[in-house]
Amino acid sequence: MNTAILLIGGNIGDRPRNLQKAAELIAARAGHITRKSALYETAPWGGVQQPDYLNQALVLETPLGPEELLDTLLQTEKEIGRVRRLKWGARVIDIDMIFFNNEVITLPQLKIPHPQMQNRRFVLAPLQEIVPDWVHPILQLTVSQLLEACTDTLPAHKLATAAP
Ligand code: PH2
Ligand code: MG
Ligand code: MG
Repeated sequence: MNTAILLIGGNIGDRPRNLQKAAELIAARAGHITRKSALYETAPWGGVQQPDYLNQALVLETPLGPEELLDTLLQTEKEIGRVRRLKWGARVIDIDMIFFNNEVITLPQLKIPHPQMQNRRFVLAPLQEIVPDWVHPILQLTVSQLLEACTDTLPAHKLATAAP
C-alpha cells in the first residue's frame, strides 16, 4: 500500500458538492480515504481574476503506483466536468498529488512533491490539519514548519464543519 496526500479544489459551480463528488470517485477507484481536512475558503493564487476556491486535503491509501494514480485522478477531473483552459484559471475541480510516500518523482507529467506546495498557503493550511508532521522529502521540513515559514499572504480560512 502507498500513501498519497492529495489537495482537491475548485471555484466554479456547487463547490462543496464537486469536492464531495471528487472524494467519492477517488475512493471508489483508487483506494481508501483515511483522513479529510475541513473545507478551506481560499483566495485565488496566480494573479488571474476569478472567484475564491474551496480547497480540501485528503490522505489516500492506495495500491496504485504514482503514474496509475495520476491517470485515475485526471480521468476523475474530466468526469466531474473539468475543461482545461487557462493555466491557473477557474475550474470546477482540480485534483493535485502533493506527496506520494516519501518519494521524489521527476517525470515530465508528474513532479512529487508538488514543486510549489511550500509557497502556497491554500495547500499548507489544509495539509497542516491532517498531516502536520509529514516531512517534505527534499526540504526536510515538516508541513507545520513549512506553514510557519510560508510568506504567502493570500488568506485560507477554515470553514466550520457540520455537526455530526
Ligand atoms: N489552484 C490553482 C491556481 N490557483 N488558488 C487557490 N486558492 N486554490 C487552488 O486550488 C488553486 C489556486 C491551479 O491549480
Ligand atoms: Mg492545482
Ligand atoms: Mg492540477
